Amino acid sequence: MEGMIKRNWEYVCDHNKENAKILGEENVDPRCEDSENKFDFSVMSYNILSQDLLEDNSHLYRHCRRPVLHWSFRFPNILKEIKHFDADVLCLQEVQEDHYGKEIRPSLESLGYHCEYKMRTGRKPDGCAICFKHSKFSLLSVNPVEFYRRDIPLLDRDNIGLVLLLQPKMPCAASPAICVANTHLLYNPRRGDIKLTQLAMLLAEISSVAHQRDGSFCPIVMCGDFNSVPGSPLYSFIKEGRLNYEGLAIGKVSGQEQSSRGQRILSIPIWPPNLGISQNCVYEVQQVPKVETSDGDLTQTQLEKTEVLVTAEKLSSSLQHHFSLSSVYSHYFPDTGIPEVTTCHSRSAITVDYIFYSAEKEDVAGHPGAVALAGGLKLLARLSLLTEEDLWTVNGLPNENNSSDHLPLLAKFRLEL
Ligand code: KL2
Repeated sequence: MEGMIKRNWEYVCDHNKENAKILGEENVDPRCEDSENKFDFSVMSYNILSQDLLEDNSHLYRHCRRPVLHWSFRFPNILKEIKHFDADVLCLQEVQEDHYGKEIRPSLESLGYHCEYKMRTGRKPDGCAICFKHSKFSLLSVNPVEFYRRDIPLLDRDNIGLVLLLQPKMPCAASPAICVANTHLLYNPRRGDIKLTQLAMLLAEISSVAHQRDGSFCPIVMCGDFNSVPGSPLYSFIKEGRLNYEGLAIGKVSGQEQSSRGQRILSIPIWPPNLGISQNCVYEVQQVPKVETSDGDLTQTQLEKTEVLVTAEKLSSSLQHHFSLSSVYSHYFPDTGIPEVTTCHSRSAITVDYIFYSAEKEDVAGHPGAVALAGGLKLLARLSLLTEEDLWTVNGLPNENNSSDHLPLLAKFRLEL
């Protein structure tokens, strides 16, 4: 098709190549003797550009031909793309409520997806959806996260996250659940303090959802538009599991902008104790059976417990989390060093979208018991991204064929039992 840019499937490990290829084309594994010990699934993360936000920020789309910006033009293209890639799990951002109810949800349901949706708080009517194939998973729990807190001045923004716990449908063997999280963090390049706190809130929810009886975590996939670039402090925190933020300017956290003149540095701690989330990004009051007073307040015992934990770690300027997360993409083309981009319009062409996953630990591969504890997924393949230059050959985004200002990210994973 004219003006259509080709994206290739990249097979990550050589020894996976053959199987991944077969899976991509047929979705069946002919090696039947093995198929009961593994579960393969694909994940798409896609910011589909809400029509309201497109119209609010119309200066970003002056390079586009008018007709390609209409929802009536964009939606069929987006749906065609989703249908074509046929991912087992969709994590969508900027899903506008009216379009979701009238068009997106019914269309996806007719493609065999179960859909869950969380709208942001406040006045802008868009949100995040996680949809999964009925044929592949059953739903164990739905956990929306609101980042707005009336009682915390820092948290005055309306972004949200959504965390699902899914049970793989396996023919024989019992599989652990898979935790799938989706979010769209705050855009404002200057407010890294809010972005980091929103991320900590999402990680705390993931901890609580993915936590298994034996103290380990089930496999995790965390997708979304993090409004932060590769190598930024926020990104490094996700990947390294640790961030020393002492002296860090709030405008430097996400790396979206170069300059941060005259900007405040992050306070220690970044968020106030009454958020109830530790510097390790877990809830301080762990699922204590909730005893609510008549006006919905926490009981005295729960409050005391929170205070004790917070005092103990008061002076540390370091954040941590408990997962070992890898990124599906490497963010640069290996041969040229040119950056991959996930979003491209008249103001910027950068990576802000990610699929993170809990990677299988190589060093425990010989010990079946330990592998299960690691909660690891194996990355089989990803759909290659593009460079900014590639995208300007088709007039940037959105264009005739690509109907968002973001590209969809796609990965194929394997859970080995
Ligand atoms: O960068 V985005 O686009 O991940 O694709 O996330 C936000 C921005 C989205 C939700 O807030 O709306 C876009 N300048 C540019 N883009 C903006 C602005 C702005 N001032 N405000 C919101 N967005």
